[in-house]
Amino acid sequence: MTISTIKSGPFEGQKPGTSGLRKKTRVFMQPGYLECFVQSTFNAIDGVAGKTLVVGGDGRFFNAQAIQTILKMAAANGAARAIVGLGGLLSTPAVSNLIRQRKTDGGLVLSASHNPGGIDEDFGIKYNIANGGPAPESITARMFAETETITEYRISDAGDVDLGTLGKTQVEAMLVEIIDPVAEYAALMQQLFDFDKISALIAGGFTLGFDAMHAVTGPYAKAILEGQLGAAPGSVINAVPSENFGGGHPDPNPVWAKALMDEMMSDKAPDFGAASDGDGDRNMIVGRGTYVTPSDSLAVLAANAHLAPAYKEGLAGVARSMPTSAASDRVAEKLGIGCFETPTGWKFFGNLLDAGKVTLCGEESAGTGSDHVREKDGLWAVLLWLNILAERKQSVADILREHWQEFGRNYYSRHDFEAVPTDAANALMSGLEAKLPDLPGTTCCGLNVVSADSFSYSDPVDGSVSHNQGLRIGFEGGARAVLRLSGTGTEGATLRVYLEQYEAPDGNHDLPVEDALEKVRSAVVEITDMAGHIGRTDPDVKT
Ligand code: VG1
Ligand code: CO
Repeated sequence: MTISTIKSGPFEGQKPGTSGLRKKTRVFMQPGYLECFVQSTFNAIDGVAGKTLVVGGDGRFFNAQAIQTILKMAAANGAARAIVGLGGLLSTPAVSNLIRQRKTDGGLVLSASHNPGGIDEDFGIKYNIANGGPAPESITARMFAETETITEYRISDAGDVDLGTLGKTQVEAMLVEIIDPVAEYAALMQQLFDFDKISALIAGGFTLGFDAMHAVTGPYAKAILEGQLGAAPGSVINAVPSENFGGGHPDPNPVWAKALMDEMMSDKAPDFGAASDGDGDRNMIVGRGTYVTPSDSLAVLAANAHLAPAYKEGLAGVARSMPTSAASDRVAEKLGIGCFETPTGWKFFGNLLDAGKVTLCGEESAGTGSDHVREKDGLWAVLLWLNILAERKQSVADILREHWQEFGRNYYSRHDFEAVPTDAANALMSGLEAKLPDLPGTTCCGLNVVSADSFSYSDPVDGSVSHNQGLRIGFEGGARAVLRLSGTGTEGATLRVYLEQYEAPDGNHDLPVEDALEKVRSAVVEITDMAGHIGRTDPDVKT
């Protein structure tokens, strides 16, 4: 066992309030860098002596190497046991499930989620606590403090573990268990959903396409959709995880999952299409000829969840992140159940789920989940949709149309401006923040501003308060704009502009989305002086 002393810092720790650390892969590969993060994490949780940890990642470049380092460090820090997915692979929801099922002390997830992978792309690491969810701010703040003062880390000089063989092995005195990454997750899904009904739907000719985007969900989707539910072989595409995700961007949205989108809009489209991200916690849902926005998906799932066995008693409540559209609020109101608006990031849902205040949660960025784990869960969302389709025996398009006729439609789009110089992005945000108090009562591009604020969240369970969670402007007639800076980008700043326009149940639900949002988009451009600050008004990605 070696204690390595750190002399000077290539190290830059996880900022308080962010979920995990995301950097360029080469940054993580600097000697001592990953080690400092891991040791700081261990220190922040009062060490790992005698503890059991789940360790796994999405298979991106540096995944296996990082796992070897983590195992040697856990052993040197006195951990009792590590549970690792075969080949180092575990999806984020599968890690969350394993932590919970096996009652471990926590886990480490290696992923930069939807960011591309490779030696010149991104890597990331995140610590999850014993409830299976991302560490809350109280712990990430301690982790950050540890990174500021860390002077040494502990690592064993034992050899590498064979990650490719199932079974038990040791690193020093620590037991390492290499497990099938899929089995326990698939068993959980079987408990939640009516697999017989879904199998019967598929046997009756219902077709589906699932794009695993060369990322971690491939083995899970193959085993469940094709293996257990009988979807035709080849229904799951890009199913073998690769170190660079086939050179793509494993972000399940119409831009990065374009091939699937094109197929779904063509006359060769299957009945149902879906995709998931690098670490398997996000989902995209598409019906034949119909894209379902994540905000609408959450609302439809909330309105229909009772059709699946796990949720047949109804929902305790629904939570959404603040930038997510208000579509699910309308469902919660009608069902007479709790409705919560949290800051961006799954960790804010953990307390609400643990306290039994909500059953479903969702984010506009294609994250949906429930109280079955403490992470968002891509394949879970796909299976809940399939269970609903099997019960309702209608197309996705019909379900969506009927949903809007009942609740109204929240037209919605997110515009991302990537690699903006950090100073310019900060100036735009602080300029807008300064203006907020004067905005209500003014008119811009034909829209009257009725409210404007910087979102603060006070956790109804533990009372903790999180400030500066995004700037929002409300307009008369149910339009809204939200602006915030991404916490997961690794190059300059990413400015996210979220646009929403509500249309009543008897209104026009057939407008092109960009047309429905044009007024609120121009209002944002003008109010923020976007061109003046960042030199452009056209986003890189619209989702
Ligand atoms: C983005 C999304 C956010 C999501 C986060 C992690 O954050 O907008 O909704 O929770 O990614 O998702 P940001 O700060 O870049 O907007 V993932 O799939 O890491 O696990
Ligand atoms: Co993800």
